[in-house]
Amino acid sequence: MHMEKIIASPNSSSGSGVEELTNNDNIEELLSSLPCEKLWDNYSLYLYQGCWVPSIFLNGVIYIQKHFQARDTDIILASIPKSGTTWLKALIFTIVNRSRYALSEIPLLASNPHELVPFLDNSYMKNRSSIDNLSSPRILSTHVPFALLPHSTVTCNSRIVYTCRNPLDQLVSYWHFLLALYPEQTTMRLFPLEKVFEMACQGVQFYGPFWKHVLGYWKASLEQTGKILFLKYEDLEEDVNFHVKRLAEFLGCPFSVDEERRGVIKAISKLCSFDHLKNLEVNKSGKLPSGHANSTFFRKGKVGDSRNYLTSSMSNHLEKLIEDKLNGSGLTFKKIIKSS
Ligand code: PAP
Repeated sequence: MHMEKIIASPNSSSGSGVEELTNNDNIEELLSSLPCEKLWDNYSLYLYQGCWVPSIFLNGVIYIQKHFQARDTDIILASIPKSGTTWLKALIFTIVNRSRYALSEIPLLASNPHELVPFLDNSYMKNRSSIDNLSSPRILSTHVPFALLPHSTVTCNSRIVYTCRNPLDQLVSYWHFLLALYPEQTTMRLFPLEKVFEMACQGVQFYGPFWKHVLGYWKASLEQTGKILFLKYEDLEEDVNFHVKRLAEFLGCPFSVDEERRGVIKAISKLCSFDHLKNLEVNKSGKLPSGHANSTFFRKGKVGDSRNYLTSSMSNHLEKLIEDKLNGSGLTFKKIIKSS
């Protein structure tokens, strides 16, 4: 995969500083100063400021840290990959734009949610003006942990919606995503589930460690309740209507009594449901500008699918590991029971 121009310099002690770089030697210097896990070909994960950032996004992450200016009206959707990002993009876009479009004409019906909500980590550096020129409120997304967010995102009045997911399901979803990214046989050979599992237990996965990611936003959400809404995929699945209402309130556009009476909340939940989105033509046959098939974002959409892939010993091990890491934080995930 093509490595784009890095615009940050290494901090000699930690390899994580953000300064202007002017030449390729410095780019190489930055990369060589960071711990690296090679995945395949020239695709690696770099440990940047404590987070395993995929090489294709590293430049973009450094770029947003340096250049992105958040607005008070921004809505930032943050997540570790495979935690419900696509779902939340659809829900937030629809909730926020419901007075602009009739639900029967909402652009979600013709565009994948990822096209409607730009992913800052790669699109800001590639096309900064397209995001700078968006009218407010902008809905944007990122996979960076809380500690790596651009400064202005944290200090201004922008709102952050964070979604996470049971780590077992997240891992299995992530593994399938890797299989979908590259020819299955190659990925299977290089990355059998056992290997991806072992790496994740060491914290090595896209934007991992998982526990650091969830804890960063969890702690921040407890300190700044009006600014950060912390959600779990399983809770949405259990009662999506409740969360649609909660999201609208958090985003400053609560449903009116009349809207509630007209069933708008339920209609939005249905519109953004897995089955509905998956079966839209655009998500069956369309592709993102990157060439990525839209269908890869809609696999099963079920809670507990990991039980079909992980052995009991793998599940127990990961559950215990995450429990230990989250110990004392107040954050827990419901257990996924393995059927016998
Ligand atoms: P991303 O980080 O690459 O954007 P993300 O959307 O966070 O991916 O996660 C994809 C998961 O959400 C997939 O889970 P699975 O592999 O276990 O099936 C995908 O199926 C699921 N998903 C996508 N859209 C929805 C939706 N509308 N409702 C519920 N789950 C969904």
